[in-house]
Amino acid sequence: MLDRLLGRREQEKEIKSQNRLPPGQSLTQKFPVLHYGPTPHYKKDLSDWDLRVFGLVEEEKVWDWEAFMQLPRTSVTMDIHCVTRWSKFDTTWEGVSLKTLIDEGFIKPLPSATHVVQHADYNYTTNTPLDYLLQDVVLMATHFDGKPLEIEHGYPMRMTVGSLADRSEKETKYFWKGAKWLRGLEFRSSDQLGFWERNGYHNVADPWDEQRFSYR
Ligand SMILES: Nc1nc2c(c(=O)[nH]1)N[C@H]1C(S)=C(S)[C@@H](COP(=O)(O)O)O[C@H]1N2
Ligand SMILES: [Mo]
Repeated sequence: MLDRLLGRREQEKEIKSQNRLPPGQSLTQKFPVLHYGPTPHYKKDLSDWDLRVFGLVEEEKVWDWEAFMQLPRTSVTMDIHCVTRWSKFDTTWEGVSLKTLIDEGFIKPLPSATHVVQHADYNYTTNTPLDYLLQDVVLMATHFDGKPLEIEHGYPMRMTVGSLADRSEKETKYFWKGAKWLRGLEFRSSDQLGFWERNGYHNVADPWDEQRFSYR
């Protein structure tokens, strides 16, 4: 326990010196679970899972699990920052990049599409500009640390958002901007607040600016 505690402090110091610890955050070596509401359970073969892409796209798409797993895949290592003040560093995720799907024509947003709402099971939603989601550091992840996601972390698929070790991404957001149990992407021509955003969280949510809450 003491070892672990010292280990954490030392690691945090190291990360801080690399300029990777956003203000007001502390490093965790665990992987806390945070969400509102129940955890969905799917059939073993995921025959009851699909991902729907709709709204301002040339063609609506629905991928079942098998089709989703045929899409081009990539992996990303990123730092994730929860608004409840923990950050976890060097987390490696594998899955499907929205930018790749758009670049390769699997999804064709209409020119009027500027924002995306992520829809998850049990009506969790979160919103971002479309541009934000086109970064390499944003992934529709099926695997964490080489293994399929755990149910409470979003199995079978979640959006994962964070920052790169060299901070070369254009924009970072707190981890709630990544929906666990993601089931839909809605392309829109205007912004629409998601679940936490309607409940007092900041719409922009940049951890480097500590945009945790909105005071309206
Ligand atoms: N579907 C769904 N996704 C969600 C949430 C939620 O309540 N429902 N909470 C968000 C919040 S607030 C955080 S911090 C992260 C937590 O992810 P984790 O449980 O894997 O750490 O998931 C985000 N995604
Ligand atoms: Mo969170």
